[in-house]
Amino acid sequence: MTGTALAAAPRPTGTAASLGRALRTRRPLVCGVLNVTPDSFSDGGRFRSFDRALERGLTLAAEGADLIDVGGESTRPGARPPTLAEELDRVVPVVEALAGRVAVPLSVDTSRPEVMGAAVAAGAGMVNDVRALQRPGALAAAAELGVPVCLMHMQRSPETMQEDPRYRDVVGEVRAFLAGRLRDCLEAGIPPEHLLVDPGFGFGKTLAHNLALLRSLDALTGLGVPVMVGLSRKSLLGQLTGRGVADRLPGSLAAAAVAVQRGATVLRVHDVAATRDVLAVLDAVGSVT
Ligand code: 9MG
Repeated sequence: MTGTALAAAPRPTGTAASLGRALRTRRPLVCGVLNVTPDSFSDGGRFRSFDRALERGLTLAAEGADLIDVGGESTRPGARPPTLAEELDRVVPVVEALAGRVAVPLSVDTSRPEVMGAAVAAGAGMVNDVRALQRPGALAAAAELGVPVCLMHMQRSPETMQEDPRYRDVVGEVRAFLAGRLRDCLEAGIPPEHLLVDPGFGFGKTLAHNLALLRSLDALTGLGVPVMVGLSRKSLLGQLTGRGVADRLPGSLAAAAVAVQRGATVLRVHDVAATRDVLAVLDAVGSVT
């Protein structure tokens, strides 16, 4: 895609339909990460967390996010899963407040059908599920809600995923898993234009697995739906650079550039403005596929 085509492509506004249209242009989109978990806003207090999350969401929108992904479950290795009530309590008020204040579509990062339903009712226009709609009731709920869905690959669960992950052929196995989930979603009545896939960098993968997936991202773009990637600040970048999580911006931007050049359509990132600059440069030289 050229600079002119990028400039002409529609920027998504707040609805699921407009998000679906933006995804079909395959112009790379920047999805800002908005974690509403105790470890992301650790200065205490439920109301303080809400204020901080709202402020962060407004900042992501002002920096040029095409989409904001709001999540109430920490998927860090070993993290304690929230109860349903905790997750609803964290996510729904933030989605509701942001939906009334920003024109950017909101995605809800959850595996629970109850949270999907409540978040969409509160204004979310997409579901991002790190468990690829495998929880009981999740597939039917997503089909019923009629919004785009991102299906991510993960080996095992967040509690155990980084304990010696093994594959015979990581690219082939991740591709086969996502192809199977796409088939199940289509059978459940989710239209193809509402589906995205994600290899799940860092979710039950060693550094070698992550690098193999990044090198072979075209194996996933071959599935025929947009590919979303989350590489921003991840530990694989720490392994490559020796940097702590606060100092991984250069690594994150390099990884984002590689992913776009290999066909990624949605970049899930913490640093929206800097990622937009990367896309502007890639686009100017015709390096956006
Ligand atoms: C919620 N979440 C954390 N990391 C992620 C990633 O890499 N992809 C997607 N889709 N979601 C993620």
